[in-house]
Amino acid sequence: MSDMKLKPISNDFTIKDHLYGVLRDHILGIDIYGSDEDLRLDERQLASQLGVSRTPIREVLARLAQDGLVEIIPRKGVFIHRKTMTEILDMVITWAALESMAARLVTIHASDDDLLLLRRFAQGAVGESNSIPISEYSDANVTFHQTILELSGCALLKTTTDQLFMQMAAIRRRAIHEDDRASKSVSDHMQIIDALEARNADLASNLVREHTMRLHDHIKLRWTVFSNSENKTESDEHEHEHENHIVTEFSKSTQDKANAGEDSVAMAQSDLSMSQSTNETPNLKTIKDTKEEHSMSDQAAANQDTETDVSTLTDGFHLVVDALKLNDINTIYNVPGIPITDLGRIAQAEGMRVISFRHEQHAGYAASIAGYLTKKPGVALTVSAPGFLNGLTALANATTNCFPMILISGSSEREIVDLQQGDYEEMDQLAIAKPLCKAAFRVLHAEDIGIGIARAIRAACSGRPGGVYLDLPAQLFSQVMDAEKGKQSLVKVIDPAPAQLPSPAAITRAVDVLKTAKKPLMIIGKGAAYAQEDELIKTFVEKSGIPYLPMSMAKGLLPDDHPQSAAAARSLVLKEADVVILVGARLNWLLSHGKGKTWGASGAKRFIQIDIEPREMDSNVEIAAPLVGDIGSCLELLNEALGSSWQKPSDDWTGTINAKKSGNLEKMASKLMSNAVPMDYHGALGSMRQVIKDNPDVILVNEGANTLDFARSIIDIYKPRHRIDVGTWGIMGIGQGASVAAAVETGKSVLAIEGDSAFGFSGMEIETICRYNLPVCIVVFNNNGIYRGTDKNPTGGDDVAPTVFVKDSRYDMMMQAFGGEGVYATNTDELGRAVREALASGKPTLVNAIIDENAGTESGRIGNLNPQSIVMQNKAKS
Ligand code: ADP
Ligand code: TZD
Ligand code: MG
Repeated sequence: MSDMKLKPISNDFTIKDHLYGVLRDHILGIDIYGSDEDLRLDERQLASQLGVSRTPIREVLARLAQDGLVEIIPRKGVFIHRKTMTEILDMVITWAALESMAARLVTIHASDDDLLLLRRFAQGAVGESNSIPISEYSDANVTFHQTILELSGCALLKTTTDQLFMQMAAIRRRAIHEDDRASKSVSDHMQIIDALEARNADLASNLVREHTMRLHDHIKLRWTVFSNSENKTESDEHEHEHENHIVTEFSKSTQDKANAGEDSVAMAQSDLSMSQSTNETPNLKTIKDTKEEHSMSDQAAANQDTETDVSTLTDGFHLVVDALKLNDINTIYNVPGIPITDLGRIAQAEGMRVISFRHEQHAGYAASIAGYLTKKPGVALTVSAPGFLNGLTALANATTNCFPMILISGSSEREIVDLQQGDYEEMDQLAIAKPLCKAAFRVLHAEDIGIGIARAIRAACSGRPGGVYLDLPAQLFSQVMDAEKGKQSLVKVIDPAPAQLPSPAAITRAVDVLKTAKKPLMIIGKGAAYAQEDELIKTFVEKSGIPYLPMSMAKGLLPDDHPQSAAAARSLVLKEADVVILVGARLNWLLSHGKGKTWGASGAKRFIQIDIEPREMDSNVEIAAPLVGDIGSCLELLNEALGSSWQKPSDDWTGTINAKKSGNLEKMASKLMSNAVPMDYHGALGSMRQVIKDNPDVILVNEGANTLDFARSIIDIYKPRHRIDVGTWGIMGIGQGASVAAAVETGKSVLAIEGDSAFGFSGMEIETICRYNLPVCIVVFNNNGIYRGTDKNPTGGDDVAPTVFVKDSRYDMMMQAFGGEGVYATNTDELGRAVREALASGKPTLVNAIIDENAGTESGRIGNLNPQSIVMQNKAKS
């Protein structure tokens, strides 16, 4: 065994003691009165820098708190403790008294050698050239005073002053930089040493006392900035305001951080290193200094200094904004409040479009529609708990509809939330969001913001798109980090929705199935509209000659008057087709699950399905040829496989369809001419059908029951993604949110046709539409209620029936209240004219279209989904 020379570790050595020493020295090394920034100690950062876990750090911080060196503030963090002005002045007086007594004792007890050493030390500190290296002198100054206490020979005097020592050292460290105090200090010290050597007790104690009292007077006169502002006099208050103003000039964002009670030790260190390296007065100057500077010619240089300092830092707010912008997300749909108000402001200041709503649900719907229209996740921004919950409906709806969206919510303090201690807007948002969206993430540290946003974007866009929740705790926003490192931490998501190719075998299988078809049918869903592969779809439809049915939001992918559209013969084709190819459409309730009466004889159909989500296959019926991949890749390969000599469907099949179509269209045409007053659905929608035909660029938004179902079949759409509606859930309330997003994202005009009930869900957002002066024309189909306005209270009581509203409500006047156009339209002429004028002018408009309250049917066209009550049926019969 080699002879190792190891010293035994002393029995009482512990890692905690060691850490305590290290942290204590670190804190003492910081110029705590050099600036008024909160000096926050970041537990995690300390742990990683010192290479230990957070538990010992926490214990050591608790010990430092007992020493009065740091303060642990719940919800805010750990801060290096600063005294108030009053406390500082009291401390200096106490020190003066004790050191003065010590000086008296030194004249009695100190040996000549001790005094000689003190003199040498004092001289050494000044240096031979008599020039004063101020930062070194600052330490020497502190040691000088400590030595006098030591030489007094009175142990209690020494230990009593030790309690004050750390704060006094910090105070002296700042003051020594001010005015000409360093050189005055040198001459004071020499006089004191002279008196001590002369053993003149009275003179020595007087000199020492007055020396320290001059520090007291200096502080009282000159210092104004303390973060801990209790005990301030009126003039202090006034000065503080002034100081704040000065601070604001060079450091708006750091001031904000101080307000939020957040800052990091990194900040303090960077201030410190700056003042050390330049050997100049510390960053934050007294009022007098600043005033003088402002009148001085080098004012610009001084300002530049401070600006440079701030510009090396960034914070959580900016990192979020930068990360979004880097990924080409330039709009936020938002409702402000703690803790995200400034995030909205900063986003706007940084050139993003920030659209503020009156309720988070509508900001959320807007974001989801932005995602649908652009293939980039739409971003909604909300406050904690209630705001988050308000936004959550929209996030769940986006996920259900396969729209990419990110809901960013501020959240409260994790420590308090997890202990359920009743924080402001306390809620475990991440846990609640998880089951309701595609993915949910939380970011705790500024350096992870880039990754957090990247993960959110990728989760939202890749594979089957959906809603993603991103939890950003309040603390995160004001965390600071080096700007350059911050920039490097951002992630640009490359190819967020990578192509997914089906296997060649799957393509062959699909083509083989298609070849067997005598009566093929294609169903195109909103997944296809979302995919933005419009040309490939057109090619496939026209090359294959297969009749197609567009789902409601896929209308316009091919113009609704396309000869192969079988929309007007829907019942026939669903019943008769033998092979059905689904493109971005699920066999859910909207397609009667692919089975039952609607679909004709059972087992008579074979399905080919193109979808990016493998688990969608066989969800309701057997899929004979699953094509799992993205629509673009699948259709490209299919188009290729069709070759140049594809056998189009027989005239038999297309002829039957066309005959049915023209019969139905004819029947409809006469109804659409209805001039009834009050208007019926057909008459009113016939007029809207013509408006869209004349203005095919207008995006149609549609919600309601009868208002939805009739409009879907009556109004033709001519361009892809020009119809937005209630989607997979049949959700009411998307009207205004969707309209805002459609107008904002495309710059096009929007026509929103909404039932009076549907409108009410987001009615207040007409103020939003007016505020941003968006080219949105809302037509409220006002039939005094849900489905119809005719229900009666069967008891004869005062309450109206549950489905009925105030008769003849003046929704048009609501619009006028916000400066928009409000029109009351009782017939199709007035309605058509008002809408055309609105589209031409681009002014926010609401047309209150008076619809016959008897015209609608229960639940529009899905009354069959209503559960039936046998008791009600019996009553109706009798
Ligand atoms: P609709 O309601 O119009 O019938 P659905 O919302 O039911 O449409 O279906 C849309 C489908 O499209 C979803 O199953 C989704 O996975 C799929 N989808 C979305 N984007 C793509 C894409 N780029 N490629 C393939 N499938 C997609
Ligand atoms: N709440 C939500 C969020 N979504 C819903 N779909 C419903 C409630 C239930 N509901 C419908 O399904 S349609 C509808 C409601 C309340 C309103 C229908 O009335 P309307 O349309 O005035 O909008 P019509 O023209 O009177 O039928
Ligand atoms: Mg209604």
